[in-house]
Amino acid sequence: MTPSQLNEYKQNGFVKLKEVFSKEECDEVVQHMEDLHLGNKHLEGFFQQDKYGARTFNQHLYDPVVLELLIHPRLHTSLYKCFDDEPEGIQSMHFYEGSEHPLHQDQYYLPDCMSAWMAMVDVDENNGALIVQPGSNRGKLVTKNDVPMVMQPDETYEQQQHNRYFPAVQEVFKENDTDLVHVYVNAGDVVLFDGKLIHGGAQIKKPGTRRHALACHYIPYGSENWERDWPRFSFDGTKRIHYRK
Ligand SMILES: O=C(O)CCC(=O)C(=O)O
Repeated sequence: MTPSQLNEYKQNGFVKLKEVFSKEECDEVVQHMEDLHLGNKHLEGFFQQDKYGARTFNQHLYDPVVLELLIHPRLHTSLYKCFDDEPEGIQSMHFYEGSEHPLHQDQYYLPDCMSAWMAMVDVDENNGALIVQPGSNRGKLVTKNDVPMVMQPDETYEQQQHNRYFPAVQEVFKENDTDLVHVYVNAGDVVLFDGKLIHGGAQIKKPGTRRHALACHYIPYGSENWERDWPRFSFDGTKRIHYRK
């Protein structure tokens, strides 16, 4: 990552890193994910959700293929520069399809985090790109103090999100008063983005089209603002459980 890319990340809240993975490496990941999906390969713990597109959650906890990508050495220096601290991998989501996820900020869910979003296929308007509001990383962050992650009686988590969280982000989006940008990338490119960046999944023009992308989330080693008992993975392969009780 060049100094000007780091500056772009700090100003806009995101930056594209081109060709981090080769086409062959991406094809292998796609094949692996499709084999799991079709049942051609068995992996203990494999489970696909349908919330915001077909996807898996924290697959790195049971799949060495995903763990290797989460803490891939080609990502380390860039993540280190963004945080100015050692990055620790804490969460992963593999998307088989675009998500059409409403605008949100990842630090609402994962305080102090940033993301490395790895495209395993070309991503365009047909299969559902990322949409981002450049510069919103320097604006307000909606936190759980603003919108408690508490469900009313008979309310689901999804309803809490739609009733209170997403509207709160929309307010900040309007206050920021800048346009959304679609982030089109090629297989092997990685988008680094700040956990305060307002972003979501664009509308999918060709529903049913595959859009393999792995979204990995990181927090700085020094973060004491971590509330979950999930392991924090260092890039040397070690892990620790360290969270605020
Ligand atoms: O991949 C997408 O469509 C959305 C990803 C996203 O919102 C995230 O990683 O937080």
